[in-house]
Amino acid sequence: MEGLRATPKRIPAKCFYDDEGSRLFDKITEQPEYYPTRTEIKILQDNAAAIADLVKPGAAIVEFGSGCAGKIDILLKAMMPELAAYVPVEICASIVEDEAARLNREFPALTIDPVAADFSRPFELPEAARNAPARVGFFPGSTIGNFEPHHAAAFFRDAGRTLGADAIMIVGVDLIKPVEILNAAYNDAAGITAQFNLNLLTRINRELGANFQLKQFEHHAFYNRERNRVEMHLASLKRQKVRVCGETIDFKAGETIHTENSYKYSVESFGALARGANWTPIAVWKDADKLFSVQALAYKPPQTAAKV
Ligand code: AVI
Repeated sequence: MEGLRATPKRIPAKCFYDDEGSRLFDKITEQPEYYPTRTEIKILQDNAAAIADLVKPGAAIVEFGSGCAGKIDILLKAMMPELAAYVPVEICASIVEDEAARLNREFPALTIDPVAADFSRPFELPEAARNAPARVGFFPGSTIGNFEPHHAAAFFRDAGRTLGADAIMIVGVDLIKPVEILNAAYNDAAGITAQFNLNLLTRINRELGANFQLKQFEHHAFYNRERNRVEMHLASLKRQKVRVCGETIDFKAGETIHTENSYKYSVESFGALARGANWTPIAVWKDADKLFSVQALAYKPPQTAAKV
C-alpha cells in the first residue's frame, strides 16, 4: 500500500513470486531471448572443477535462495566427497524441504540441512554448517541484480558475518551488454515476461481484495543506460481508479507502477561493490560471448580498532 500511495508508484520485486509467479519465472528461463539461466549453467558446467578447487575439504556450502534446481547439482557433483554439508536457504519452507529431499536421494552421503528464512536479512546457520572448518556461499541467478546496489552491499556484509572468516562466495552476476539483447530478454516474443509482470496485479486482486483490470495495464521493460539496469513497469492505459484494501488509488493515463530493477554490472563495477562490502574478487568466469559471469569472492573481515 505504501508503494501504491507513493509517487512514482512501486511494488517490491520479491512480490512476483507466488505459485503462479514462480511457475512463470521458470517459463521465462526457457525463452530463447532470456539468456541468463542457460548461460550461467554452461559457465558452471565448464568451470565446476576450478570452482571446486577453491573449496577447502570439509567445507559446508550455503545456497542463498535455493529455488534454482540444477545449478547446485553441478557444484555438488564437482565438490563431493570432500563437502561436509549443504544448507539451502529459502523463504518458502515447502520449496526448501522439497529441494532437500530431492538432493538427499541424489547425494545420500551428504548432510543436507535446509533453513526456511529470508536470506536478505541476517539468519542463523544450522549446526552442520557452523561446525564445518569453512563455509562457501552460493548465490546464483543474478538475483543480486534485483537488489539496489546499497542493499547488495548490505547483503554481502551480512553474508560475510554469517559465513565467517575464510569464507568464499560464488555469485552469478549479469553483465552490461548491448541494449538490444537486454531489451529482448525482458520482452520475450511469447509474452511470458509480460504475464509474469501482470500476474502481480492478479495476486493483489486475490490477496488484497483489489479490482485491477488487467486489460487496462501493460508490461513495459527497458534498459536504463544511466543506471545500468533493466526496469520493469506496469503502465496504466487510461486515467482510472482502482480499489485496493478499501482505498482508492488514482492512475493517470500512462502512469506506471515500477515493479523491478535488474542491475547489470561490469566485472570492475561488481568488484568495487564487493570490496566495499569486505569481499575480495579472486576469480571470474564468463561465457564466450561475455553475457554473464560467475565470480568467486573471498571474505576479508573488517579490522576492529585495537583498544588502547
Ligand atoms: C530473478 N531475477 C534475476 C530475474 C531478472 O532477470 O532480474 C527476474 C526476471 N524479471 C524479468 N525476467 C526475469
